[in-house]
Amino acid sequence: QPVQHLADYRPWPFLLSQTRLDLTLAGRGTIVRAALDLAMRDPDAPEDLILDGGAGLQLRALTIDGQAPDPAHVTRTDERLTIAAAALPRAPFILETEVAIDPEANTAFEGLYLSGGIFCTQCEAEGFRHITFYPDRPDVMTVFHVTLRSDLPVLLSNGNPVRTDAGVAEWHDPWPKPAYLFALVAGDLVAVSDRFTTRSGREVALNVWVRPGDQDRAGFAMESLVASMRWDEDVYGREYDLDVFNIVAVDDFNMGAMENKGLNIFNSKLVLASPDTATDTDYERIEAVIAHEYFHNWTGNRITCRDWFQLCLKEGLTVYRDQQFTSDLRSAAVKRIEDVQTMRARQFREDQGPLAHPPRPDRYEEINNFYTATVYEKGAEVIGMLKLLVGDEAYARALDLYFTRHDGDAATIEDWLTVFQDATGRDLTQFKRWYTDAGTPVLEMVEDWQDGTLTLSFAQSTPPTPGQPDKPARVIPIAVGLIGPDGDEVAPTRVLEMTEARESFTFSGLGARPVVSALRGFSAPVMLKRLMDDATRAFLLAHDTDPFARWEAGRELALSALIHGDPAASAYIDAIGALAADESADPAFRALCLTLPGEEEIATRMAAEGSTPDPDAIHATRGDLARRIALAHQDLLSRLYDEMTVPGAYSPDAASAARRSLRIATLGLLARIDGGERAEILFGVASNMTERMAALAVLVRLDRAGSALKVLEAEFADNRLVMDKWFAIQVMAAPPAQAVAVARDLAARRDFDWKNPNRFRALLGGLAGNHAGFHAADGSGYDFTADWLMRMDAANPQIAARMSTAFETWPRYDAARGARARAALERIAALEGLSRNTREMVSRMIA
Ligand code: DPP
Ligand code: ZN
Repeated sequence: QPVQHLADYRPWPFLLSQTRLDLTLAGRGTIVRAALDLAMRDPDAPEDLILDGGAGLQLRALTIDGQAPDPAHVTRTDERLTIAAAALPRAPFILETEVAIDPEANTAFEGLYLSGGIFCTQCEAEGFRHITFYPDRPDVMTVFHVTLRSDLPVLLSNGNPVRTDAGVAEWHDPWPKPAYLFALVAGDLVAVSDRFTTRSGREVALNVWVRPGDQDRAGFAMESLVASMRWDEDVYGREYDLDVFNIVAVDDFNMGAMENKGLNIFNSKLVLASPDTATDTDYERIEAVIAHEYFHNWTGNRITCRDWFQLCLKEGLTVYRDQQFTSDLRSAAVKRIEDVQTMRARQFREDQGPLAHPPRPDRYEEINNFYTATVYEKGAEVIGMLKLLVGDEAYARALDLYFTRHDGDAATIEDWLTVFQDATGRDLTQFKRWYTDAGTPVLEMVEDWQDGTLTLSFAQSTPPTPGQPDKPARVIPIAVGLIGPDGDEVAPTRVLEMTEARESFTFSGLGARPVVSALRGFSAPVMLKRLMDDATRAFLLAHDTDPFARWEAGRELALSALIHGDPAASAYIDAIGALAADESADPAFRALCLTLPGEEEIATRMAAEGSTPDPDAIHATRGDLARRIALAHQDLLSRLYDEMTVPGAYSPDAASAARRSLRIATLGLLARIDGGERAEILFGVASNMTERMAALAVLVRLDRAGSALKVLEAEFADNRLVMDKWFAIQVMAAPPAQAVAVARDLAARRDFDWKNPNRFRALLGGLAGNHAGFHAADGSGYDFTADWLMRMDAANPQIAARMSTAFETWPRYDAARGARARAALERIAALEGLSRNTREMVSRMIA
């Protein structure tokens, strides 16, 4: 398959009005019969009928209106089936095919496969072509009628059930959909069930399907689903549109979850939770991802994407919606800070390296490589900016228009922006650059103060990214507030709209020179550069009324302390003590402020400032600063550690989780001086996984986790999700010099079931998350990772390609590391039979 270009789009030359599928499920020889009701778009200009279909489809029968075509008119390659126009009727016709496929041999988990005895599917982006011959493109939408034949007790597909008899189930989905939203599940499953009445009175049966024995861990997912359905009605006016909504948890899944119409399939780690097995973070993720997939019913399913270049149309918007949902249910301030941390850790990192691409790319070889932080998280930030620029009321009007105008469509970013232009009258030509241009703008701010007038001068510039050397200026909404010398806000938040490369804004009539609180709420995904002394940062950390900006002031102080040492370090230590002691502040907010930037974030900042990060030095410096904080605030931290104990039975609610997060932050700092004593005790007495994992991380870091690891293993050897954490933490938190050896030992264990994506990610992702361990100077982290990527590539290209991003930052390190990383990548590139997925990733990284 050659490179795909956005500019080459053309509609499919046929019309498809109905798809009937009949599947007889068997591990080795599943039979798929498909009947497609087709018509030529323009019978006066007949074209060949080209259907996607992988090499794994064994074609057993093919007819057109019941007749087998002349074999001379049918050709097949590894990727498609072509029926010459000469063999096609000019009137509407029915194409029937019968193929055999082998779900048991499917280790790529794309199409139909088996996960622990459960048949399930994953069709986004292009998995349906591994099930049958089909126009596997999102702009071909049709109704599906599905018959499933199997002895397994539960047989599910999209839409509403029509008939369920022993061994046969029929499903009908009345909403036209593209093939990527098709799904089926068959297995020995049990449901946790509930009901939901939509506001117009539709009764919906809700089920969360899990393996027998897992029911007591599915309740939280169900509560989250109900909350999501209610929220989408209340906030976006969107109702559910079928009689049933099914969620199924499976253990082998490449992504987090999938929004198939009426039948969401989830990675079990995003469904199953109980206090003794899941952490507060797991609960929050489950709630958010259940919501995300549910919200796709409108933003993704009812309105889908014209082609895969438009992926951020549904993903950016749906991430934005799930972020709003979490903000409404939990703390908006904390959620915003968490999202910014994710943006910086994953998206800024991506933008800085060879894999940088715009939220709407205009070329790709393998679309699965574009399910990225840029498409998802930056896609959501772009919508946040749009809302800030047009205002909440106009945003709501535009969304209403989007839903009415495009319901049933396969739409584009242009359609989306036109809706906003029509609803608000605003010209969005320049704004569109956020979708088409890659890279993180650098925004420099300079202040000038004269006679009661403050002038803020901004300059924007975006470094070049692959294929995009020059970047024109973008619209940047800059939210600014002013704080008087006494700490009171003298000018509330105002959004400055920057459209030029350089622009100034003035605030006049001011009594005394204020302190500027800039980029409040992280109003744009840019890197703000301003000259600010440590005292001013400490002042903002103490007084800023915008929680993000307040946290950011502390973050800047921490980064300055980490990169430049004293006097920033002492200023930071003083300021952070005052904040930790501030009982009026949310404990979760205090915890976020007390947690030092990660090593990766420090490296990203250093690279952005033009210096070469040294992973070992970063690791050591960060440890030293944590130790200094602990020594300086020992009494305060140990008091907080005791006070933040949450009494009573575990509850995953935001307030309890907030207290635990502050407790854990203090635990991590205190462990720098108590030798791990508190962690050891906590691991022994805690009854919830949040505190146990936090304690375990500390013990692993201190290299004294031996017995705790044995205890956990003995208790949870049969629980895959807990064992994934067990694998990950040992590598991620290991002292860097040991990380590769630990990973190697773990990889040799019998329960390192590497074909399971979660287990593979636990180990390899754990190593990639150990910054100084992965970037070990001798290249052992690179070599170990490359070896496993090559092995995984043969089984599951999507996972291998996704994990190859561990290497994406290699150009920013020193020449010796760079040469070793490059050699590892070249070794992968030279592998015979390398998948298109991994080949594309690796060649972009060494281009
Ligand atoms: N399942 C993935 C998501 O929801 C891809 N659509 O983002
Ligand atoms: Zn999504």
